[in-house]
Amino acid sequence: MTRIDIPRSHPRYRSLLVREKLVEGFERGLVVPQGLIAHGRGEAFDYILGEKTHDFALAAERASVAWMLLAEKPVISINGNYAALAAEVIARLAEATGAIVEVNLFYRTEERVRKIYEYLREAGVPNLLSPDCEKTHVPGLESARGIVCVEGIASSDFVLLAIEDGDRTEALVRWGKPVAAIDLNPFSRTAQKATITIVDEAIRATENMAEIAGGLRGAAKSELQAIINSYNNRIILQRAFRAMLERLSYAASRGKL
Ligand code: PTJ
Repeated sequence: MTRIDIPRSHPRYRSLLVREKLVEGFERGLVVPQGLIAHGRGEAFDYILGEKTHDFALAAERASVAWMLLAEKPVISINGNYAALAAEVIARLAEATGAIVEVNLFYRTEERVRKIYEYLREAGVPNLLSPDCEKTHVPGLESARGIVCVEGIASSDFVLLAIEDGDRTEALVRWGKPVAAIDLNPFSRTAQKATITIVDEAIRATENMAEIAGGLRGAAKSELQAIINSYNNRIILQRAFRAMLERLSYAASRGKL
C-alpha cells in the first residue's frame, strides 16, 4: 500500500490522517473493504456539515451519555470501522460510563472478531467481552451478522453503536433495545430507526461523549432522567437536515461555502 508523509500544513491534514487510520485497519484485517466505501459516504456528509460537531449532535450525545449512566447494562457495540478509528477514545468512554464493550460485526468472521478484540484490548478498552462469550441471535437477523453475546447486547438495556448498517439497528430496536447510533447520514435507515441519532463523526462524537460522561458521572438520577425526558429525536433529525440545507443554500447562492 502506498504511504506518504502528510505535511501538517495540508488543508485536509486531519481527514487524510483519519483515512490512514482506516487503511491501516484494513491492512491489519480489522476493517472490511466495504468499510472503506462506507467511510467515503460518511466523509461526504461531514463535508456538508462543515466537519464540526453541531449543537443538535451535542444534544444527542448528552442524552446518550445520560441514558448510559442510568442504564443497568449499557453496551457499546464495536465494528471494524469504529475500532480502527476510535479504539483509544472508546476506552475513555467505557471507563467513564462503565459500559460493556462487545465486538459485533456485519461481515462477521470469527477471525476478525478476535483481531478486533485484541486490538481493543491493546488500546486499553475496559469491560471487553470475550469472543468466546455465550452466543445468541438477534431475532429477525438469523445469519452470522445477528450473533450477539448473551452477557452483552442480548441482555443490555441500552446500546451505543456507530457506522452501522440499518438492518441491525432496526432489529435491535424491534427487540426492545434503546439504540443510540452515531451516523453522519441522517437519511440512513440507522439514523431514522435509532432511538437517539448522533449526526456527528464517530471520533468527534466519542470524544465529546467521554468528556460529557466525566461531567455527568456524579449527577443525580433525576437530573439524568430529565435530560432523557426532554430529548426528542425527531426534532434533532429535523435540525440536522436544516443545518445541511442551510449550508447548501448558502453555497448555492454564493457558489462557495
Ligand atoms: O465491520 P463490519 O463488518 O461490521 O462492517 C462495517 C460496515 C461499515 C462495512 C457496515 O456496517 C456497513 O456496510 O455500513 P453502511 O450500511 O455503509 O453504513 C455506514 C453509515 O455510517 C453510513 O450512513 C455512513 O454515512 C456513516 N459513516 C461512515 N463513516 C462515518 C460514519 N458516520 C460517522 N462517523 C464516521 N466516521
